[in-house]
Amino acid sequence: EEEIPEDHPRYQDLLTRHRIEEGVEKGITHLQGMHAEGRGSAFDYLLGEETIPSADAAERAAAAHLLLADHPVLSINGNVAALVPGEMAALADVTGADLEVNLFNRTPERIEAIADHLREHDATDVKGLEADARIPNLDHQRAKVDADGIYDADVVLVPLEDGDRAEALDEMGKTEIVIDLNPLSRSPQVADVPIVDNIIRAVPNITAHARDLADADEDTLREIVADFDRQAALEEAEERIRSGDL
Ligand code: PTJ
Repeated sequence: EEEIPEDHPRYQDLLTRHRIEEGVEKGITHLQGMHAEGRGSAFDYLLGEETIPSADAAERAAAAHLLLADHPVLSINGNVAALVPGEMAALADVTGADLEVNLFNRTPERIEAIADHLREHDATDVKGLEADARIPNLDHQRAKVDADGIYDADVVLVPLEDGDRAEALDEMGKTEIVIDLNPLSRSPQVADVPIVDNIIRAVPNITAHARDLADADEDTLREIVADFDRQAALEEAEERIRSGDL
């Protein structure tokens, strides 16, 4: 195994790529996950590989939504599991959310491998193994969810999500939080809270905001949710990417 020197100018990016490769080797991440990572990495480069102010506002709004929810669920795919397994477990813990493995390219082997991997990273209750409910208006394999998980959720965090599924979840009336480095992709476009940031930075920052807001009253949380401007967040991210201003 190759060591990446920490002073390398692209350290974080190389580490991310390496984690995805390991994910593929362990049977957690789908091969397509490598393409997804490559696309994400290009957008992150153009964003300056930092959390821009509108993304931080989105991350705070996401924390408020998760804390206000009756039943928040965090969706885990092969890329998310490879990149931030412990961080997702920590966010679930702080917000009282469920973790659910939900795959675009679904196989029983990958579901099991991802659930095991999450448990190794201190996740307690991992959903997604029952698959006893369906998201309406999606083809069979991609529609499978747990009846007491995503199907029942009022707020869902779907990082790196496919556009069709993001739309179908939106049509179910769920409050959708999407993490995606491409502000033009359909998932952030349909999200109530589009977070244009690298998942590696986004998830710990949502957790930090949730910790900060843990004792806030309901009115304060509702105000944060109401003040968040999804269109402005998408536009600011796109402007930053197009400006070439690094
Ligand atoms: O594990 P599975 O079977 O559920 O498959 C997961 C992938 C990601 C392969 C599948 O959902 C897929 O093909 O997704 P897409 O259509 O490639 O979309 C992935 C989106 O995530 C793209 O818009 C990328 O720019 C973005 N992205 C990639 N890496 C990151 C990211 N966004 C935030 N942080 C990243 N690290």
